[in-house]
Amino acid sequence: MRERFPLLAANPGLHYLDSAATSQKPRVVLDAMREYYERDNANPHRGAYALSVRATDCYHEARAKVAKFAGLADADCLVFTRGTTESLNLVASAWGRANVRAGDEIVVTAMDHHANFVPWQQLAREKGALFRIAPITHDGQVDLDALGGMLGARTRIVAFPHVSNALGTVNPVRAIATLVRERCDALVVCDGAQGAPHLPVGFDDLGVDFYAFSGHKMCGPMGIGALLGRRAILERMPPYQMGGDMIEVVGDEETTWNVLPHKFEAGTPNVADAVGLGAAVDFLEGIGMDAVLAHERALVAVADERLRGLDGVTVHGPAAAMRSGVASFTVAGIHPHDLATILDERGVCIRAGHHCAQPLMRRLDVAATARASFYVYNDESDVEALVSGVREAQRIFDGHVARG
Ligand code: 7TS
Repeated sequence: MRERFPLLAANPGLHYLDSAATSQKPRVVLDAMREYYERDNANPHRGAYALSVRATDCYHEARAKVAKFAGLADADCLVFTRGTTESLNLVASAWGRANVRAGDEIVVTAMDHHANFVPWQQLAREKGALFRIAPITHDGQVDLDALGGMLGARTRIVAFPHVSNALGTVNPVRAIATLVRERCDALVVCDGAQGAPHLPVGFDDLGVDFYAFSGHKMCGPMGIGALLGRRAILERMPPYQMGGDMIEVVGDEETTWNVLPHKFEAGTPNVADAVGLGAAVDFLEGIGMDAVLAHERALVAVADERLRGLDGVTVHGPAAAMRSGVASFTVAGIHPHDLATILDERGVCIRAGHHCAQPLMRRLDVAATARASFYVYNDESDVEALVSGVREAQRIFDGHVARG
């Protein structure tokens, strides 16, 4: 598998364990993007010439592939965005501004990434709505009883992650959506940034209204992502940005909007990156998303067992079988940043910090964690390198090994 990723093939000693931040890119994705620019590039939807039609076809084909991958039958309900952050801001701005009133309530969870927290918090402030944070259990799962207790007649939006980026917890999306539907008439927004890369999504069966993800975490390029929505909601929702392509008729006073998905895609679209994301989903489907998840879980189970076997190491979050490919841990007496630096000297790339989830860190009562995240190209040798690096860091900090 490493051979299919040029960066990994060129760096045999590299143990890349930061795929939750961004994944490496397989050659097929890089080739698809280069071929698009070399063969098919033009501004889509505009020209009445064959090359522009080809560019338009490439863009449509990419949308169809990504929609199918995510289990969305109606591909026009997939809006290409810059990524999860833009997708969530789109919903908060366009739907939120039009529908949230003073006294309404917006509910998020304590494990949300800032991208699915701050836009809702600020929307609530702007509108005079109540911003509520559903708590997590001691082992890092959404507390469903507490969440249910927060839902009521004034709840307008419930936002939560499919998978926590900081802990790897896989949330029961359908159960949460059902709970919300039983108790209130709220918009259900799922942040799938860590879902779509790691497990089957099945949007049409999830019961949520919106689902967002980023291409760069799932073998695709940076700068492209998606927002999936239900047609009836997208059709009623006002546009997010104004400009070319998203209009139907522009009068001196009034303008009417283009059909879906164009209404939400103002300006020249990012065709090459969409083509790259299309190639990425082909690549992932070639492996099979069930197999991707099983591979990650197997590695995380080994990592958990080995890390927990070391003195002073705490692995945060639920059991490995309830997580995707993330091991978030702290080592007594060693700051995660120091640990990451020592690991880096041994070719092991991990993330250290608050992982854009400061509210979660406060609830875990830690300032930061070290996070190793696994993907299709990792194997047990990466776990070995991680664990021996942590032991080395412990030896250095215990003073048993002279520095330098
Ligand atoms: N939501 C979740 C759950 C995420 O993990 C991330 C990025 C985002 C939203 C934002 O995605 P973007 O592509 O728009 O930036 N998470 C991480 C991470 O865990 N480390 O670096 C980025």
